[in-house]
Amino acid sequence: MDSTDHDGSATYREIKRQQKIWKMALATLESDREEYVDLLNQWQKSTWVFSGCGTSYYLAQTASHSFGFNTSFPVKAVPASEILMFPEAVFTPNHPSVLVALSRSGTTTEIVRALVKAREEFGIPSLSVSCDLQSAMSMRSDYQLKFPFEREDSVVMTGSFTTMLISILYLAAIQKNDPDFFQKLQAITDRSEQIMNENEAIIREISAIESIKNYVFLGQGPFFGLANEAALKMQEMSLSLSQSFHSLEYRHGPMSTANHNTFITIICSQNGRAFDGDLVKDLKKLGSKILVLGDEVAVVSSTGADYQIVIPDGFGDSLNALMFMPLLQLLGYYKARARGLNPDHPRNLTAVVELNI
Ligand code: F1P
Repeated sequence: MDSTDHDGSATYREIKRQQKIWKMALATLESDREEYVDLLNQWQKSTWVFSGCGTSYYLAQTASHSFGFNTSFPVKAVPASEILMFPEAVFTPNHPSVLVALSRSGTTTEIVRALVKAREEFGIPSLSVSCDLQSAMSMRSDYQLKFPFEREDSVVMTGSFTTMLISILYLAAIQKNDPDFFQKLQAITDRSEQIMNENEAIIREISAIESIKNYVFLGQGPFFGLANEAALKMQEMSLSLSQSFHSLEYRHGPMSTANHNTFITIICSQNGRAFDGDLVKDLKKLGSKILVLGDEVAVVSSTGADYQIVIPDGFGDSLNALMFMPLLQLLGYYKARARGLNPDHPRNLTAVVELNI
């Protein structure tokens, strides 16, 4: 397959177009800014519980970390099923909570039922973040983050993940009220597209390594959710065994299975740069191949990796997620192609999981 031949893949098209959609989303969100300022003021004393299923749960992990880091609001991330089964453990009694419900489709049964349960049984208001404003979840929530989104035809979520993420980062930027952060939020759309295109060839090269049979993705802070999502993308599209951990947790047992068939991706954070260099050295001893993703400051401490993808400095860990995710999506896409699989038709999966519960 040459670099232009993707058999008209919806998944590939949707990965490659995502930064253009971010720009339109930011413009629309800005037009509703005052509504969101009021919402942030109204809920500034509450715990913001971010929730979703599958990719949208990993989005909850990533988005909640960056939202909490930039607003200083208390945050939590849980799968929607936890709200259905253990709501008292999710919504702390005697402390106000709000639910941020995340779903590309807005019809996944667990998150719709969780939103209704939160309000009807616990009096908890909700903000929905969805790519379908007419969906059951959007219509049942008290507030919606509104942005245009060209429907994804693929089963696996790609641009929907990052567009919903940037909409939450926009909300955090309003609360942070830092002109520099706002400027970077606008600038990252072009830089992310540039980084994605400049590094597509190395991603294809890595995905073509036939000896690699399993993948490990490591990240801390907002990048733990990204590591989980990267592992899910790899699994959903290429059917490769994929695991994900907090970076330094990998030494505490899971690395027992690493070998020469293992490909380890470390998503480097600025806050973690004092630790990632030694981690690379330790993991190289296992015979595995290693890719480090990070900005210049983070990556320079991780010498010895087999591959390095360096992103521009200065955006910070919260925004760097928008540089890393498209690359990790391409890794899963190209591994699927290298295995002769069609990412548009992942085995055993449907675009939405609806339950009879
Ligand atoms: C959630 C989800 C996806 C998964 C698959 C099935 O969808 O679990 O994460 O990749 O597409 O649905 P949604 O609630 O975000 O629409």
